[in-house]
Amino acid sequence: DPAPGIVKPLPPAYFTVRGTNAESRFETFRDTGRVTPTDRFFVRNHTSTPVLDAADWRLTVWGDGLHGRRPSVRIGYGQLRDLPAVTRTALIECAGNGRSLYATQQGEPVSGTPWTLGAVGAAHWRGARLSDVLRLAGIAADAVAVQPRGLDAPYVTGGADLGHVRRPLPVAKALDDVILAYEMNGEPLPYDHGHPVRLVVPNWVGVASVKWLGDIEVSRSPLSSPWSTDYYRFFGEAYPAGGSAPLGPQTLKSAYELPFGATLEAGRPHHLTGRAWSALAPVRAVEVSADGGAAWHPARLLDRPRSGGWVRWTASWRPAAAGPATLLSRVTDTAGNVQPERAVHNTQGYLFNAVVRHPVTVE
Ligand code: MTE
Ligand code: MO
Repeated sequence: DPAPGIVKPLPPAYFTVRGTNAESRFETFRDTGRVTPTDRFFVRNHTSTPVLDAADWRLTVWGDGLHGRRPSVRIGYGQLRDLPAVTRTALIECAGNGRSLYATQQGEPVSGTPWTLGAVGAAHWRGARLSDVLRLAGIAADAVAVQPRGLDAPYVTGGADLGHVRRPLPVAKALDDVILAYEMNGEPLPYDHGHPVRLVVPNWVGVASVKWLGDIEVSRSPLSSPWSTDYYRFFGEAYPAGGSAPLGPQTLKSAYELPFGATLEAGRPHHLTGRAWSALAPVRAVEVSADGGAAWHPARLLDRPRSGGWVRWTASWRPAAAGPATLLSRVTDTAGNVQPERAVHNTQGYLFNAVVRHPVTVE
């Protein structure tokens, strides 16, 4: 089924369509490498994919955070491509990835797109450094925030027009490792992923990586938008003071590349595979359990852990008895972060990081 407003084909073997979004089937990552092929990469659209022409594209950088008396600076596509290019392997993961597990694992219903685990992908992104673009535009030394904005249609929800997707980014992150990407996996950025130019904000919640970038406000005072005040922050009992600060970094996760409810044959070894990732530090170890967490065994890591991407792992399991079973995996990173048994509830179900209880049937 095509999703409303998504351009690329969405073969049901690779995607589950949820509203205007297409979720990757995590288990199909099993036959992919470190990078997610573009035709399997999830799409998360607040409205719909605009079809824009690179030749007409211009970026406007504006605001009181530019020095001098310059009201705005315009940068064309060719000019952007003439800046020094960098290539980074980075995950993009929706803040709500894993959200449906708040309800299914913890009995805590939350609002928002009910993703399972496939609102994440890794790609090679090539583009210009945001820091180069901001310096070219003349960012002032006392600027504190930038706010990139997309060219897709304004987002209307519950009768309110929230305007174009935009979200503030602290200057420290903007000047660190953010890129304005014009290539994904060696090809021009596809329409659905932000053609002609998107932001890639490594290790941050996916919404920070604004697609179809049109302009960037630079400010000497903090900026906000509905995507930093009403969405993409934690609300709920654990956050009594009117919510947390706006979300920044993503969290850590691990998962089996196996359909939920898969059937496995008893009495023979199964070569199970999965992925683990942490936005907070490089992955240190992955452990697996097939007895509900009483005993944990180390999984074998197939990739050299580094910050930003994900690590593939394998574990062999020989189920003895027929019947239902639950497979667990748990990642630890080099900063000592470890997946908890329960994720802290928040009303919009962001940053689900608990150990996933993966149901299988042994026959
Ligand atoms: N940028 C714009 N302009 N409009 C959007 O709807 N969605 C955001 C972000 N950038 C969005 C956007 C969200 S919530 C996520 S998770 C990522 O894009 C998804 O990127 P992808 O569709 O390339 O996977
Ligand atoms: Mo997202």
